[in-house]
Amino acid sequence: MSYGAKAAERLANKIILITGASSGIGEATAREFAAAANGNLRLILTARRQERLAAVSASLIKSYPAIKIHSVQLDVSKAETIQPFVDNLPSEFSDIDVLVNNAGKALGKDNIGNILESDIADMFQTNVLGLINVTQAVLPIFKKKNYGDIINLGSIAGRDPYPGGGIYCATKASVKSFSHVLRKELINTKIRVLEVDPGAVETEFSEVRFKGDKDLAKATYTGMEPLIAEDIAEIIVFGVTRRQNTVIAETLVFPSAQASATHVYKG
Ligand code: 8X3
Repeated sequence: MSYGAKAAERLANKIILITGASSGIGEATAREFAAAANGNLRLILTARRQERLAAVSASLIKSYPAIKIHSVQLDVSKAETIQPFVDNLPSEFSDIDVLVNNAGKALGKDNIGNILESDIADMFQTNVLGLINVTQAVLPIFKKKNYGDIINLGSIAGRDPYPGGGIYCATKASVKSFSHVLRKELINTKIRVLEVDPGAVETEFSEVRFKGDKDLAKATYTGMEPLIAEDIAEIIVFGVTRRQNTVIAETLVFPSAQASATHVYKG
């Protein structure tokens, strides 16, 4: 059987929850899953921006008329909203098979001592507490059927901390630690924990980090060719569509001009 046919068969009718699905890696992952399954799957797409989410859903439905999509406005940093969201999923979406913990952000690049308290709280609440709370809410579903995939979006920042990344790097190191513990705790189950750690990917990431300063955001990638969201989406879908006994536990992904968080060739 071809690679594509195998992937489609393994994804058939799966229920996939993606956080931060209105743009960037989250949106690309939704599109990549839909393409790999020929639309034969059910997507739960969540994000803060409901209109963007609605546009993503509409375009997916246009391309794949058979696809089922449940889109929900959700801010993972609002802890009290997460369990009710999972509890209130319509029955045809409630038995989740795959969780992609994608929602996350960097805010600022200030040295320690000058970091805004609100940025510290926002990054930890989204990247760490949000990811933990969504995982905890979904895990009982996976445990009940002894099956399911959790894909956590880490970062090179979680392996190779850099000046100006005091909080963002710490949040991604937390994701790594959490992924490791989870994988160990689930050793006697068929639940897989995959972590994908991107390097430089051009999405809205830098625009968010630099709070709308498009010049600063652009400067992050000038002189080099960064990855695009689809590159990471392909790797996520590849990981999920491996044979059930195969766990691509951790994947560090760079563009060819990058070799560490700070070692970037800008010809
Ligand atoms: C994004 C990569 O190096 O800007 O997670 O922190 S980096």
